[in-house]
Amino acid sequence: MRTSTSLCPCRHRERRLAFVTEMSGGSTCVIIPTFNEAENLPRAVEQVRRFAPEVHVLVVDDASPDGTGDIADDMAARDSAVHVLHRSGKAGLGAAYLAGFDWALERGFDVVVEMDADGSHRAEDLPRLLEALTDADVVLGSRWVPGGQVVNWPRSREVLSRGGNLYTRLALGIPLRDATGGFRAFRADVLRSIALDDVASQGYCFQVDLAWRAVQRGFRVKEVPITFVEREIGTSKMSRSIVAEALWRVTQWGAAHRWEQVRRIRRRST
Ligand SMILES: Nc1nc2c(ncn2[C@@H]2O[C@H](COP(=O)(O)OP(=O)(O)OP(=O)(O)O)[C@@H](O)[C@H]2O)c(=O)[nH]1
Ligand SMILES: [Mg+2]
Repeated sequence: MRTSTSLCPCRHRERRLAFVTEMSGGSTCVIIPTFNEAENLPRAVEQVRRFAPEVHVLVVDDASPDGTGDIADDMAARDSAVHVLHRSGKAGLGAAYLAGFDWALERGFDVVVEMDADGSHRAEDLPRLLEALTDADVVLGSRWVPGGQVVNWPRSREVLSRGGNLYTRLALGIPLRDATGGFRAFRADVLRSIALDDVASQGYCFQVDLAWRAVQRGFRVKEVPITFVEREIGTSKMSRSIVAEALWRVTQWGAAHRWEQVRRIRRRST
């Protein structure tokens, strides 16, 4: 798949990205879901195209009242590597990503990346995520591995994120430090084989759900450190119901997983 490289000022970086794209399995689509991100989206897309000029960008907009969808259309008209998927109304982050995955898989992309529009995920970290796919199937941008960090986050958010990840680790018995983060890269084959049709979870829970499915199916899931920056413009769509959903579903999955382990042990001993 041909991509425009005209926005990249640096030859060396282009060559490195071409190598990374080739090593990580070919063409890459970065999916950016948006709801009311008019002020953030242009910079987010420009930064991706600057730091990873080989990749395509798909904006998935849920009919944002602030005109984000029109801004995305303007960018797509100017850059053939930018695409827009318009949806009829706000249906949640998970649903937006599922629609974006379908779009990217139908078009044969080999690697699919999740990324927020609000500036929290830095495009300069993207090449390292893609590079890490050389020996992994899923790469999670992680705030909570050595080298990872958060910038300008209130203490309460840090406690919530660290606590949520600790609970997830213990409940599901997975070794991941940051299963709730939303900056990650998947080989397309992983998305094809993790039964996306029955993913119903949203928000943080959606991210845990995908990581958990990948681990359960034996894919190589790797974490690389990222710097997560608190959004400066626009409002967060995080809510109590998103946290409650994550807590409830992770507890259910953990209980079902433990029960299955007990049954297997019993079966073996009879
Ligand atoms: N298409 C679509 N995008 C959404 C929806 N909800 C959130 N988003 C986008 O998903 C990304 C993450 O949303 P945020 O509001 O930043 O939520 P968050 O990153 O989990 O929470 P914060 O840490 O508080 O920023 C942003 O690009 C949002 O615009 C939705 O219902 N539909
Ligand atoms: Mg955010």
